[in-house]
Amino acid sequence: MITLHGFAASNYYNLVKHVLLYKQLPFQENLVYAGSEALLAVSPVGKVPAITTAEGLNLSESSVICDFLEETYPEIRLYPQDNGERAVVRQIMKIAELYFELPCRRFIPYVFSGTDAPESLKAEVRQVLTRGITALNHLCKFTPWVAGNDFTMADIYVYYVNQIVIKFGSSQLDWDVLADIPGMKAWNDSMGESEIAQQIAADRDANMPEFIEKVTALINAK
Ligand SMILES: N[C@@H](CCC(=O)N[C@@H](CS)C(=O)NCC(=O)O)C(=O)O
Repeated sequence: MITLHGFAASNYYNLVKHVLLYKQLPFQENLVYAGSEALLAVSPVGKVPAITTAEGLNLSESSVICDFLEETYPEIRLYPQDNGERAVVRQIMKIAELYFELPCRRFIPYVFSGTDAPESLKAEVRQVLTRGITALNHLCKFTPWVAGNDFTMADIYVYYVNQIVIKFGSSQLDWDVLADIPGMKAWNDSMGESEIAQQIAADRDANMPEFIEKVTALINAK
């Protein structure tokens, strides 16, 4: 059976968990936090998530895990069969990660320590987000799914990226980033209504107090 390592407060953990649930794959969860030896044993850079495959292989990096799951368990598909269409789906995922997720992630320490990020950082993040908005406006279709008629890995990926944008980016910048992509907010809300997303959100909320305790201890130790 597959083991998913990490913690439910992590959006990256949750996007892989969403893929596992969507593909109806049996898996067990192993609660480990960043910075632990247990995580380093399965994730070379010590980041969440990692999986141990049914064959005992340890894998980290969410997009790599997503590709592995699709290639190994293609019965319930999340990528188009056509090479070009599949590349477009991956392009959306990559752009969402590079231009939405990663810049907004830079605000996490400020939000958790209850401080305001420096203006210079806010300006940098605004600039990257602006490029992301232009790109996603160009690529996202919402007809009704992100890449067009079919539900794909990009729907799952962008949904969990958006959680970081909303929680950290929009709050620090006082900017409703998703509103700048017509169709994004309605699609995001509809994604949140699925049974899988709701189950994952409930697990995330249950883990949040313990996660906050860990992060606060780390910040105070610095
Ligand atoms: N590139 C990694 C990023 C994963 C990541 O940043 N995970 C966070 C939790 S949401 C983490 O483990 N942070 C701990 C750290 O940066 O040391 C992926 O795609 O899986």
